[in-house]
Amino acid sequence: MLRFEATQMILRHAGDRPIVANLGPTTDELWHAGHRDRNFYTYGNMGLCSSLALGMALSTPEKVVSLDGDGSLLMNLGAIASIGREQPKNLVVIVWDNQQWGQTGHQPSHTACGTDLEQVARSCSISHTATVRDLETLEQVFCQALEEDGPWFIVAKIEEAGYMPVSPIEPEMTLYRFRNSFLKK
Ligand SMILES: Cc1ncc(C[n+]2csc(CCOP(=O)(O)OP(=O)(O)O)c2C)c(N)n1
Ligand SMILES: [Mg+2]
Repeated sequence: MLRFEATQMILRHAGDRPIVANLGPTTDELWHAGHRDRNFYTYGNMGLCSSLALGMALSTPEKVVSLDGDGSLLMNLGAIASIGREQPKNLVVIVWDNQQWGQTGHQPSHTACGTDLEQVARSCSISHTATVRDLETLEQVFCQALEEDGPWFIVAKIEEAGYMPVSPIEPEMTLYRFRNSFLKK
């Protein structure tokens, strides 16, 4: 499953729900798949995507989607424990698991060597979990996660087809647009 196609599918189903994107290619592909006010792009802040999404989920009744990365989440496994502790019903975490720190040179990550992030989530009291390897299954599980209470933790094993141009996003503008989108409601 290609991450970009999976990102396009997520956007088709997400409606107006907030989406937080991991740094690097995940943010770039989200921008190319469809720029919108409710996309929260991140730069440089490795390991914080799902922590940001957790904070948002605790602050809004809307369902919040986190598009995290294996390498980033491995750097901050405490984020999974905090999600398990807080049990936000409105949080859906998807981990784009390419089993590598892709952007910095494709070094194999722990998930290439046996670490099972779904099992980590389960052991942190997150009971709605899945590991998926194809687009159809991801679509099925994601639609279920949008309908049913979470927290949800979905590991999506993905591949990349080369990097897209870096998205022309200013972090300050991301914050401005994103906050305003909540005020407008
Ligand atoms: C604290 C910190 N350490 C290292 C980096 C450099 N860095 C940027 S992206 C990245 C890899 C991220 O891996 P992953 O989340 O799996 O995303 P992928 O690149 O595979 O899509 C690294 C190590 C950083 N931005 N911040
Ligand atoms: Mg990765």
